[in-house]
Amino acid sequence: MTDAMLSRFDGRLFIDGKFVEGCGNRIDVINPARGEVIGKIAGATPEEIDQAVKSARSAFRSWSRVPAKVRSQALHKLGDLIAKDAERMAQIMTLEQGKPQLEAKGEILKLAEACHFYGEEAVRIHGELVPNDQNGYQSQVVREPIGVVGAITPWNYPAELVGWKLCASLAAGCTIIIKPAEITPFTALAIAEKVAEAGIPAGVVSVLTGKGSVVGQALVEHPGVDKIAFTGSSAVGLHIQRSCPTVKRLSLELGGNCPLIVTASADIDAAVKGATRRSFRNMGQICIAINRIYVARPVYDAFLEKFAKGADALTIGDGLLDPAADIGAMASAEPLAKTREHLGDALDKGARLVAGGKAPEGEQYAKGFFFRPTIVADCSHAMKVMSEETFGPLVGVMPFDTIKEAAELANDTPYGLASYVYARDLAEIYELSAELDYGNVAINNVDAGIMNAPYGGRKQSGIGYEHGREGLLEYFNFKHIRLHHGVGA
Ligand code: TAP
Repeated sequence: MTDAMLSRFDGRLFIDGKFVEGCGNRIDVINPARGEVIGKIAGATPEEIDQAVKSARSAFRSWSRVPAKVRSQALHKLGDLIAKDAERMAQIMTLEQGKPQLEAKGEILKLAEACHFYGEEAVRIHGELVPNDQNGYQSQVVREPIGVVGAITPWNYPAELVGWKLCASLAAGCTIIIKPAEITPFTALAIAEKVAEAGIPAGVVSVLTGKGSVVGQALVEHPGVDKIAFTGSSAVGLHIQRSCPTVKRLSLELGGNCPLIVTASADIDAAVKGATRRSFRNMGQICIAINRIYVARPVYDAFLEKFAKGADALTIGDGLLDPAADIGAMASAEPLAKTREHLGDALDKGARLVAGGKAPEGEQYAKGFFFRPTIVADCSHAMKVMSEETFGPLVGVMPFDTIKEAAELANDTPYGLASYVYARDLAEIYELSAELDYGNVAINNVDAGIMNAPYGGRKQSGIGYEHGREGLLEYFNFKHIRLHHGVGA
């Protein structure tokens, strides 16, 4: 089953509306739950990259002039096709990424939701008439699509992170070339298949596979690409910003190191439930995962005891064989090694292990990248778990005495993506909402991102937004047209 599902994408690129056999070197794609090769991708060559850019530039001339209603209909059709095929697309994602199939299906359905959201927004792209400094003049401010977008995406959400860029581009009238993560390329190719089925014209969407440092970098440097929409690590984001040889629009959705504050007034059971979900879902491989938790001293022990029980109770499985498991395999050896390194560093510096700390036992886990959800307590900011992004199932906990101290500890990071608070006292809630220096603040819940509100980081977590109207604005240039008509002068 898996062979047939993936073999049609093997070594293929999606250029000018067609799947074509790539000419470049082949790169293995691995199922992280079993350590087996499940397929190969082709590294796009410079000629193939040029071809995709040429096709996207040519398609831009017509797609940017297609009536908004038609672009909206295309997005709705794409959303319907994706939702209809969610089961199969989820299997593809689980095979290459390792998350349980039910969770993968949820992600595919959220991609479909993004198509519908931006399908609705496409017909609400308005301009403005603005007042002038003299009578007899009228100023129009209109929005025009930027042009060709190069979308470079990571492996933790192989559908949604492609989808937000794809949907906003299509709604705005841009064309897009997608370079998915090397280890999760097949989900993006499966999305391209839906794009073709939806009848979206050739060249409007292309998918180029291959290494980021080669294919991604070529898009960054290509004079025919007008904007780079990047999601990934802060280090690569900064490298991209520095290495753009021409002025180019950039949106950078980067790494995080996200705090949770649990105050003495909090509903502890709700805080434990939220912490367990947002620390370990997708094996902690989420930009907005909770990395570090600050708990008011009077409730510190009670929180830790319940949190450890919550983490221990999570089920771990091969995402295809056990589709409803709470967590699956990590996506590759690299984040697993980093998790072990951060755990070792914390324990060396005096942290106390209260849950996990090792791989699960059993034959079914022997070949995959598995690790138990892990909690370390009595941490300090000298430890990597409290100051760097682990991107794995590890969280550090430490006590605090005052709300001011909690806010200072939470803000003591170069990152600014998401933060979380559990509290019932309104004064605490207002103080922390104001003080937390983050793009997203979730209070008494852990779902910081919703489709119709802007989602983005500050400081080293990035520039620009996805989701909501603000996400769509990232795909436009504004044009001011000042007309002298003489009436009323
Ligand atoms: P990265 O290593 O930064 O890779 C992201 C993408 O960039 C991949 O497609 C990668 O290709 C490509 N790339 C690598 N070097 C490049 C270069 N020189 N020029 C152009 N592209 C290049 O991140 P990752 O490990 O895949 O993902 C994890 C990171 O993403 C975490 O830091 C996480 O916080 C962040 N993230 C942020 C968000 C938001 S919304 N802020 C959401 C999800 C994830 P290869 O795959 O071939 O290396």
